[in-house]
Amino acid sequence: STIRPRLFITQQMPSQFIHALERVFELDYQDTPTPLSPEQILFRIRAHPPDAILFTSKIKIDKELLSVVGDKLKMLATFSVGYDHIDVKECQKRGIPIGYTPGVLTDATADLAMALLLATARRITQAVRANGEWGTSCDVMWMCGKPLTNATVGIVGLGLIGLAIARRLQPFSIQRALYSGTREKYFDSNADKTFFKYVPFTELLGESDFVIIACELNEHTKNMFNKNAFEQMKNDAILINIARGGIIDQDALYDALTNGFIGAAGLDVTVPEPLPKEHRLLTLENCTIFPHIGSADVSARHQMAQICVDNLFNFFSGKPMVHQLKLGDA
Ligand code: 8YV
Repeated sequence: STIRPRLFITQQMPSQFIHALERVFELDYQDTPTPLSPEQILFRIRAHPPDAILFTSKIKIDKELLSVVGDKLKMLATFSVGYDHIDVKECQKRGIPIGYTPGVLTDATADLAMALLLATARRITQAVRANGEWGTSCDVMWMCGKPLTNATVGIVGLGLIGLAIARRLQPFSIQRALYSGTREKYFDSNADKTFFKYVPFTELLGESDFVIIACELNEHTKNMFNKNAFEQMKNDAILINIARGGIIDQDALYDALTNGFIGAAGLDVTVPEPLPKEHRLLTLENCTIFPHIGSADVSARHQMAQICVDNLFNFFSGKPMVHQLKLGDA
């Protein structure tokens, strides 16, 4: 009989994907909703070194883990478009290819960005909490939020997700979209050429009523939103982050939200995830925090799972993966 490759799956997935993988791989499957701690992960890969690991952005694949798995590891399959949780340089050194899942979560994440933006702009968490007491204020300015109509929106990182967010904002009658990032985009239509404007980051900060973070976390974007950045923003600006928590210096954000440097923030991502229950950002009325649910719609998660399965099947049958991270890019 042939020896089947061993696959370690670090989190629960719908059974149809597990059954498909079972036909090819010897599974070490974490079939409970409780997340594995880094120590438990190291313990399991030491006990049963895998040929491949299927994991989410919540699992850190660092030098230590890679050295513990050792030479048996042939491939990594991440259930994410982001790859900041992986030591890509070390994988490159060891010749370990990485499969990932770009594209299929763009719409889900852009939808969630809109939900978070509107929730933050119109103070939805406060509004829900106010049920039962509304009508007690006769102030016509009670629970007033910030309009999108005619707003200038700044998008940091106009990639697939950033662009999908901008497209969703257009029917809300925003005036224009500024964007910054590593490269200027080419637009065909004249309408787009006037609507989108590529600007330096500091100009985006100073001009935008809403600032949306949609870039990747790397050494250039880490803590990009610091004290200096918040001081340059409009005092009533709203900051939305659906990318990675590490792009924001959270101590500086707390100060900016309490000292009035900016108006409000909506975060789908934080450091750490989840924030401890007593974290001071969770006490602020002008800070709306979601539990990293950007890609959490049924269709996106099913397609992400399918790409992971196909990346694994293809790699172990000698075919190119559906989506392989280009290691040279890192
Ligand atoms: C998570 C994400 O991977 O794709 C990404 O980069 O951040 C999300 O889709 C997902 O929540 C699983 O952890």
